[in-house]
Amino acid sequence: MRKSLTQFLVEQQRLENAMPAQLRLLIEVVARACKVIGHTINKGAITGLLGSMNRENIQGEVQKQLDVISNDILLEANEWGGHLAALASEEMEAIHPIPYRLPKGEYLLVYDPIDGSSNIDVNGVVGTIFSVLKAPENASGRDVTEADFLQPGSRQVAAGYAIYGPQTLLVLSVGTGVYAFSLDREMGSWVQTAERMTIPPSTREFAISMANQRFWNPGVASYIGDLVAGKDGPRGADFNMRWMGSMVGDVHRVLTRGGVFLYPSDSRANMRSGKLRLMYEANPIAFLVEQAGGLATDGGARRIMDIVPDGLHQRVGMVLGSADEVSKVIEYQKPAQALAAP
Ligand code: AHM
Ligand code: MG
Repeated sequence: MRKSLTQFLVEQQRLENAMPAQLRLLIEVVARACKVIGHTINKGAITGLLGSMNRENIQGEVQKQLDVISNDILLEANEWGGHLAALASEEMEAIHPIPYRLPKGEYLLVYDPIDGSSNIDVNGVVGTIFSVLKAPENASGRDVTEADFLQPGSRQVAAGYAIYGPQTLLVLSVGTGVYAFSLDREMGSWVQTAERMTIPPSTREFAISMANQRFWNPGVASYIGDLVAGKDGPRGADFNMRWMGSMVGDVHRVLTRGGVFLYPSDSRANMRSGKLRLMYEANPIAFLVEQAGGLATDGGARRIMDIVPDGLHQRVGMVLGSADEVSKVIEYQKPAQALAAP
């Protein structure tokens, strides 16, 4: 019989000493909430919940009904368990401390309830991304503040995503490699279907939105130009392009068979700091990518998980995936004279 998520977590707790009981509960609760979100997405128009809310979130993006519902599903599932000190999400402007009437725990949960929400109405792949930090020790006995969340990604104790596609999967790391669990709908349980996922260092596949080409910096433009030139260009090999409009979907492909994913900052005023959000998109994905042997940078040489956030909704440019290609992107970013030097 395949291993369940619960068995995996118990083993992590016992054997690897990587899993305090509160963290185990947290992951089980998040995984259960993802089942509910997946079920709701899967029902599609039957629930009447497709389409937008006709209002914007803190990012200035129009919220889909499912963005809001999924945010509440995760919030309500996690609030009462006694494992969290506070939560924060893409869809909430401010942090949500655990109310006084409920027991408080030692963890902070940061999440993007639906990543790639423009895919919802077209039955494309979407996901839920989450990151787990520890509340600072001095936070016990006082109110948790946004400043308590502003820790670099290297301090994450766990991260993962659920991907709602042809299969519903949970991809998870508690710092001991990357594991995947498939949702068995009849049984209603997560069963382990991949262990120690690794990203091959080399690849012939890239993911970037070509729609933004005219705004790219020269390094990104010449890197992608050389990939697209294929066999006739300096790389001497053909590359394939995939773009799903959902980072979770693109990252899952990278984790499964390698690839490089780029969402770089660019010359537009609202894109100078990138598009993806550091705390609930870039950091958890970077944690998984590094745990799988890949690299995750801001597009230059800066490791995503080294960035000390200065705000909950901070954005960042992102290049991640197969180590050889991410390193190449960094080389292309160096000034031309440095590249020319012996
Ligand atoms: P979201 O969380 O609001 O859906 O935004 C994140 C998504 C990523 O999943 C995806 O890579 C990117 O935004 C696509 O954005 P765009 O279509 O604007 O290029
Ligand atoms: Mg998102």
